Amino acid sequence: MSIYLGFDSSTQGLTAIAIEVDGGGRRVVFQRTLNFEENFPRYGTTNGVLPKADPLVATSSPLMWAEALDRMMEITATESGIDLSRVRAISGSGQQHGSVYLNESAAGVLGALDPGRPLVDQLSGIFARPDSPIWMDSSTASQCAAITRGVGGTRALAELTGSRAFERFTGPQIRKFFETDPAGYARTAHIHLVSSFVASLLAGKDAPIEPGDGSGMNLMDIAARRWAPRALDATAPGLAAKLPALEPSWAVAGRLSPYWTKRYGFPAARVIAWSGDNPCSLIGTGLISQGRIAISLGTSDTLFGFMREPNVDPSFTGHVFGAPTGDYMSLICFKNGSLARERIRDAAGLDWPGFSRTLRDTPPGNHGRIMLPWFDAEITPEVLDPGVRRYGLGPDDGPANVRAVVEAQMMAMANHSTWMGVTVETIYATGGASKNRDILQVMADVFGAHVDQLEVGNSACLGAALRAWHADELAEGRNVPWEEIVAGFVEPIAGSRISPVAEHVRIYRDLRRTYAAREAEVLGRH
Ligand code: ADP
Ligand code: XUL
Repeated sequence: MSIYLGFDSSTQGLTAIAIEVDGGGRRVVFQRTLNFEENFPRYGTTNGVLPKADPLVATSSPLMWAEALDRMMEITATESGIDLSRVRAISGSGQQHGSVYLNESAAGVLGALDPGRPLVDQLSGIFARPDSPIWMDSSTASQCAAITRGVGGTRALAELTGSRAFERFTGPQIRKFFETDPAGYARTAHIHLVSSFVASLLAGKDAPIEPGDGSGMNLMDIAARRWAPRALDATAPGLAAKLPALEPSWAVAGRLSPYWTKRYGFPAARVIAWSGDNPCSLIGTGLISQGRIAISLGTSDTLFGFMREPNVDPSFTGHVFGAPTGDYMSLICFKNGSLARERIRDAAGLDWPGFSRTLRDTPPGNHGRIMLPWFDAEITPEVLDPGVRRYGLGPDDGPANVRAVVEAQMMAMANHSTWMGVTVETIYATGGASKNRDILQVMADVFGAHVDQLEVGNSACLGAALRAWHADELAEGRNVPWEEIVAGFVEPIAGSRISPVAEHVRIYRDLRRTYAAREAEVLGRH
C-alpha cells in the first residue's frame, strides 16, 4: 500500500489531500484546508491578498505560503492518521502566474534548513522582494504592450507562448519589477512561480518549472516547451539566468529534505514538480481526452478542456497551457468569480442556503434584467476600468441581483468559450462553489448541457496527488496509463447529475445574445 500527497497552495488557502493506492483499491484518506486570512492573521491578508492602495495591484506574501506549508506538513504528520512511512511522493498545485523573487542567499539557506527551528524564522533573508504579485493583479498594461511590440505583435506572441500578453502573466510582472525596482531586480538570483517556490521548500533546492504552469508566463515556447529567447529578451535583461529549468510535469525535483524528515518524521519521499492549479484540475477532473470540459468555481472561475494540439484562440481571449500529460489544455479565466458572488450574497443579507433559495425562487432569464459583474478588473473579457453595470435592475433588489450575477457569469463563460470548438454535452463542476446545486442548475440551463458534481471538490489538489503517483511509478520504470491513474477518483457523485430544462435553455439562447451585445457596447466594440 502506497500513499501519495497532493497540496494546493491557492489564493485563499492551502489544502492537503492524501490518497492511498493498494492494488486495485484507491481512496482519499485525508483532506484538510488552512485558510490564510483566518489561520495566519499576522500577515494581514484579506482573502489571501495584501492590502493595496491601487485597485489594479494584487500581491501576497511568500513567507505566509511557507508558514502554511510548514503547518500543513506538521498536521499531516501528527493529525492525519496516515502511516507516514508509506508516503512515496508528494506533488502540488499553485495558484498560477504568481512570482517569487529570491536573492543569492536562498540556495544556501534552502539547502541547510535547521529542523530544530520553524521554517519561516529561517527564510526572512532569502527574498529579493518581500511580496509576490499574484494572478489578480491587472497593473501591467504598459509592460504587456512593450512585450507585445518586442515579440512582433499580438498574434506572434500568442502563437509563440499560447497566449497574448495578459496583465497577470509572469513575464509582464517581471518586466514591471525590473522597470520599477531595477536594484531589486539586480538582486534577484532566481524567479520562481508559486508552484516551483513551494516545491523548492520541500526539496531543499531549486525545483523546476513544468510546462503546465510555465505556459502562464508569456515566456515559454508552447510547442517546444522551452524558454523562448525572443520573449525573454522582450521582457527583462539577463532573465534566462534567473529562471529555473523547464522540465516535464513528471520530473522528480528531489527528495523531501532533512528539514521535513527530521522535524516531522516523513520518509525521504520523492518531490514531484508542482504545477498550476488549472493543469492539476485537468487531471483531478479526469479530462485526459478531448471533447469534455470542466468548470471550476473557485476564487477565479475557470473553464477548461483537454487539447491534443496547441490551437491558439483566434480572438486571443483564451489560453493554451501545457497539460500535465504532455499534451495541451484550453482555458478561459474569470476574475469576478466567488468573490463577486459573495459580494452580492452579502449585499442581499443572505448566507449560502439563502442564496440558493433565492435562485430557486427567481425566474430563469430574470425578466430580461442583466448585470455585467465587473466588481474588479476583469480578465474575460478584458476590463481594466472596473464597475458593475445593471440593466433594468436596481442595486437594492437583492433577489434579482443574486440571479443576475450567476446568470451573467454563466453566460459570459458560454459566450467566450465557443473558440474551443467543443460541443458541450457534459460539464464537470469543481471548486468551492460547485457544491451549490442551484448555481449548477443555472450552468446547465445556460450551456444546455448536463452538469456532474465531482466527489472531491478540490480537483486541483486531487490532481496533484494523482500526478505524484503517476510520476513515482514512472521513476520506478512503470508507465501507468492516465486512464488507470484517474479511475476510481474522478467519477462524478452517483445521482448528482443536473440536467438542463428545455424551456430555460431557450430563454438563455436569446439572453446570451443580449448579454454579448451589452458587453460589446460597454467595451466600445459595436
Ligand atoms: P480557491 O480557488 O482559492 O481554491 P475554492 O475552490 O476553495 O477557492 O473556493 C472557495 C470559494 O467557494 C469561497 O470563496 C466561497 O465563495 C465559495 N463557496 C463555498 N461554499 C459555497 C456555497 N455553498 N455556495 C456557493 N459558493 C460557495
Ligand atoms: C488562471 C488564473 C487563475 C489562477 C488562480 O489563468 O489566473 O485560475 O490560477 O486560481
